[in-house]
Amino acid sequence: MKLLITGGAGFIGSNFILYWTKNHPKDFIINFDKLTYAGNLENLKSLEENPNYTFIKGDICNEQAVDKVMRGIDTVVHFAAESHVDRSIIKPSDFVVTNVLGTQVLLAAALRNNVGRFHHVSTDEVFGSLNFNDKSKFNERTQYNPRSPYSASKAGSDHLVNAYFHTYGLPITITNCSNNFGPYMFPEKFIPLAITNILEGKKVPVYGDGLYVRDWLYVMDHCRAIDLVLQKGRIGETYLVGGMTNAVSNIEVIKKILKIMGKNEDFIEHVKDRPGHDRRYAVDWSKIKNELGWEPEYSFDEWLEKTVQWYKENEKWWRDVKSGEYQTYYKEQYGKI
Ligand code: NAD
Ligand code: TDX
Repeated sequence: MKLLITGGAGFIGSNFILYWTKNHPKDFIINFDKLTYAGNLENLKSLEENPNYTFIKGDICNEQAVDKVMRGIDTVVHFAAESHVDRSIIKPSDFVVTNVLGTQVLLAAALRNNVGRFHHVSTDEVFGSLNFNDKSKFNERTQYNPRSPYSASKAGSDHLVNAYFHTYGLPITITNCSNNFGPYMFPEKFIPLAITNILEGKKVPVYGDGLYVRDWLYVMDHCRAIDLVLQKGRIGETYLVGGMTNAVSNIEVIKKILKIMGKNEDFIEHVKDRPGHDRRYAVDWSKIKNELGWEPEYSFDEWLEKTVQWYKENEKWWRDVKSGEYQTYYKEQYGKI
């Protein structure tokens, strides 16, 4: 089988390529990535000599480049996106272009080239925000209600993917997953930002009261869910994928990280809240469990500790990433802290 992975140099895409080459070593993989600030080929250094893996630098908005790379592809797994909520508040237009237009360009090329499956990787954020105190969860029937430019652009991409199924019969599947964590996660996101700031002796910015809840999932569980959907998922269907945490707030996450790292709570700095900050996400993943037998395997506490260890052992990786453009972004986002 020949797979086209878009955004394979990013956090989840690179973990997925590492997962796939290990579990399906005979398959051919093309990684098509623009290498924005978030793309990093260091993540895939171990595959440089692998004859079944090819990297092509390119933009999913470029019709010609996309059409060329799509020839002979059996399966597309589409990760490429602008993915950070705070950056979407600073510059929403980048999110509309990449996430909405880029997805449409890929869909059109997949249709022209008779691709056997187009799998779209999306987020639980398209469903909006749940209340802190109730017990409700998102499921496949939850109405879309995106509230940030990022989630609105991802919602737009989901709608286009579904439209290509209903209108043109393109064989698609979609997964909407909760917050991932693990190796190679860009340190603009909360968990790697916290770990690397603490390693640098800096405080950790916690937005508002810190009582915001995410349904954390270790990245390899997400990769395995996508694998199962590709093997056994029903065409035209959406599957929600989520974690096994039970209402762990940001403040609890940071306290866990501080405990693992043997530091006290002086490292916590409450800062101005994110505008439109979604209070709580929680995912009911019973459909993918009942239909495909998937459930999360990696416990949050154990794999958070392993993730801290990974950042400790890969200091050069995150120090390189935190230099250059990152510094400008950090100053704009957090000021002096
Ligand atoms: P990331 O920001 O780490 O990586 C995105 C990758 O896409 C980068 O390698 C970047 O260079 C590439 N890219 C960006 N614009 C491109 C373009 N125009 N053409 C080609 N490549 C381009 O993102 P991530 O956290 O790995 O997320 C991957 C996907 O998973 C995204 O679609 C995101 O919405 C979704 N998702 C992420 C999470 C999460 O917790 N991180 C959870 C659920 C879903
Ligand atoms: O400095 C920070 N301080 C803080 O309190 C940052 C960066 C975040 N936070 C909070 C905001 C959220 O409540 O931590 C929580 C997690 O924030 P992010 O890591 O930015 O993730 P989130 O906004 O929840 O979105 C993520 O999960 C879903 C990914 O960035 C998306 O790509 C994915 O779709």
